Amino acid sequence: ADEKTLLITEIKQLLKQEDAVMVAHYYTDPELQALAEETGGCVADSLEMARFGRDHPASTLVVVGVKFMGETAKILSPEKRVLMPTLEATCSLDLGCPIDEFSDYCDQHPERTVVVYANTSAAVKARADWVVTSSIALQVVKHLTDQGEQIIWAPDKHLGNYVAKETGADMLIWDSACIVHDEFKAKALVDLKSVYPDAAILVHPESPQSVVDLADEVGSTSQLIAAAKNLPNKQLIVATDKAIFYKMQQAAPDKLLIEAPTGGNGATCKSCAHCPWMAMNGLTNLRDVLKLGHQEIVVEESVRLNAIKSLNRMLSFTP
Ligand code: CIZ
Ligand code: SF4
Repeated sequence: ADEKTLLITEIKQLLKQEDAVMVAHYYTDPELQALAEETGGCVADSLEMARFGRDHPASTLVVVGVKFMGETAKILSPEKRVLMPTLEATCSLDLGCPIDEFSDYCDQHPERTVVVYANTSAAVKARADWVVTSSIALQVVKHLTDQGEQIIWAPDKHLGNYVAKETGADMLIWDSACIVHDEFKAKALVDLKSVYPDAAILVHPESPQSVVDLADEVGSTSQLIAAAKNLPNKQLIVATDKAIFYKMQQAAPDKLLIEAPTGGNGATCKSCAHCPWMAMNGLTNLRDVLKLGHQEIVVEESVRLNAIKSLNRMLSFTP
């Protein structure tokens, strides 16, 4: 057997031995997504990952994704051991919203309800009133607006602008962006669409407004996968991390999936349509953490107790 096959066999044994289950994000390497599926774990967006991890009986969760996803798992399941292939896998949105600066900003607007995206640190979630993912951001903000609330939104400005436009909410919007989605380019997308006039355009709302404006479907990763399946179009141009093509092609096997254009070319652009932090997860560091347990998520209890309140508002929200 080759090296990869041996590694996969070893990981499967270690998962059993450690009473562990894999929870993988759509943006990770298809090899890791396939392994999660094969071993009874899940492949999902960050909201479903959190739910699955909380409800699964395994005593160890291996979160294959980025750090905020590991922290969310730990916040919801403090009794479980939460491991990640590498704790260095972070997110430009998390990095763009440091807790001290954010907390000062919230203090300046005490009358506003604080809504943060799931792509934030445990400390930022603890400072917030609500956590949302892109799959329910519109519904939660609409609900708050109907109740007359004014909002602070952080950290993704494109998603914030999209939500404000769709709901008419009064929102102060933090200035940060995802380095991957921020690269999608509207002009090149129009050019590509002229090559594939029958294609539908699917866009994640972390993309710039000019790109969102061209979309036939705007939604979270899970919503885009559902759209790929349900839309009648045989060709789909997709503006989100291209690792999603693994699950999207499974859901829509007879369709042609086309990458939306980014600013650079493959040689110059490090984050073109694939998240560099998601890409830090691999079979080798997955095997290593199962063996050594050295990359374990820790969340301070006082932070956890505040963060779980804003997370649970999302998890128990019914529009
Ligand atoms: O861009 C991300 O990190 C996404 C889409 C996370 C999620 O909600 O699954
Ligand atoms: Fe963060 Fe963007 Fe990577 Fe998602 S794709 S983890 S938002 S940097």
